[in-house]
Amino acid sequence: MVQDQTWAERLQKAASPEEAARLIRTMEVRGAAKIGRSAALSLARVAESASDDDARKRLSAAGRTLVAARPTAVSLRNAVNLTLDGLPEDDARLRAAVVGRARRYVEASEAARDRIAERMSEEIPDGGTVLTHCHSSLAVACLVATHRSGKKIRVFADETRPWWQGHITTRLLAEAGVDVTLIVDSAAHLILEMEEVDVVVTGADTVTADGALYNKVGTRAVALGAKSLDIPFLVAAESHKFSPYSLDGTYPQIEERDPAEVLSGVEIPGVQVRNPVFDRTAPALVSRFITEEGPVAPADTERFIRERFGTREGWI
Ligand code: RUB
Repeated sequence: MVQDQTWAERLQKAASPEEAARLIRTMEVRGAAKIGRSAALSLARVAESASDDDARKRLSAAGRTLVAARPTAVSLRNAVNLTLDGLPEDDARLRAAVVGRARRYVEASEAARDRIAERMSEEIPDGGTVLTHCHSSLAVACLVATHRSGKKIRVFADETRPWWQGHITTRLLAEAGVDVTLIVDSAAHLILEMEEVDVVVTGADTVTADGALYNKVGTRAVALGAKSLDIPFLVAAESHKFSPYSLDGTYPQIEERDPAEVLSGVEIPGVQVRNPVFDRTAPALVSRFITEEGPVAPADTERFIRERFGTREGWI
């Protein structure tokens, strides 16, 4: 649980919605779980600073600003909607209700991460080899928890072009004492085979009702490689990563970022560049999602989402 003092400090440091949206767009705050928590905190800050008279209007505008910051991670939209869900009609009670909901969101998200880490560490064999992609705070928590449980594991992490999130993953794992090796993205399939990888563990930006996973571009290629070698592909995903909007047929938009990120300063005249930064991994390639409530098979995601999310009246 987040302690009182810590919560107060975090609230004090929370960014305004415009600033939070900027930090998310520029990836100074990145990774779906952190994006969701920062949105909830930013809404709590609006509630704290608004007057009873203007809170409702300001919160609704803030929610829209935050949701528009990045399109693929559903935790952002869920964080906003869960924080602003079912608010009291009475303006005098609204602000406290929003702060309470934001705090519950943040605490639930952090508790989910810890629970998932515990559950995942039971899935990873002692002496096992794991491959991970990008930087997922949940995947890192899972691998550190496995290491701390006393199991000896080896981890391969790919660089994850063009933003090199693999550097964050490898640094964090090395600092935690995990045996970790950095590889280029295109070595993933070879390493899966050559190093007899036991399990692939990734995070999630969005899980849809059909059981598909939306995550950092390259996830699909790793999953295809794992499938071809019969290696389990496990996804660490708190329930905030599941998309209730997909029940209505709204599937994530794959974000496409500035081509300059791919070129990284190099000029190649006459060349077109594309930079899609997420991809969709089909349900058949995912072994299971490890959630705070237990494992969820791709075929069960629609039921899981229906049970987890209510009527969603007035949601953005
Ligand atoms: C990050 C990414 C991560 C998920 C899950 O992409 O795809 O795998 O967001 O992360 P980006 P977490 O770097 O573009 O945000 O487990 O931390 O929610």
